[in-house]
Amino acid sequence: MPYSYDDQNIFAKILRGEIPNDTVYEDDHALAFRDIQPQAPHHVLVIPKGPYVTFDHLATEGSDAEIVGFTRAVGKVCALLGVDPGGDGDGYRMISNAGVHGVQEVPHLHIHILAGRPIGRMVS
Ligand code: DGP
Repeated sequence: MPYSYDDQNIFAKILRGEIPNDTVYEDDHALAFRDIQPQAPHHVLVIPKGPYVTFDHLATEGSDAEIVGFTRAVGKVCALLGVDPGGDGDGYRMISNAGVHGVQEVPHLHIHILAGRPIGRMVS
């Protein structure tokens, strides 16, 4: 079924500057800001600027520039936070919840980056 994007979702409002956020990084393709309910010392959400609901939506309907730009932004945020294990930052967990089974609360694609403590094994 095709996706329909609700431009009244809270992250769309953040992108339009209607709701404040604690920005960590921004470029032409992405905005990264701290989660309002942090689950770790670093809990950052990275969102694309385009109207995509989930990662599969972006990956199937987005332009190559949007896909590459968003992916690079996620990597840049990890480096900016200093959590990339390649830079000995001890690593992170990256999660994107999608749809009902994924318990997605906000219907605008977002990648959670959790870091700053051992995150533990994944459980159901
Ligand atoms: P989920 O859609 O289940 O992946 O979770 C959405 C996340 O977004 C959740 O961790 C809380 C966060 N969140 C919800 N509303 C806001 C907001 O207005 N500002 C910020 N910074 N984070 C929010």
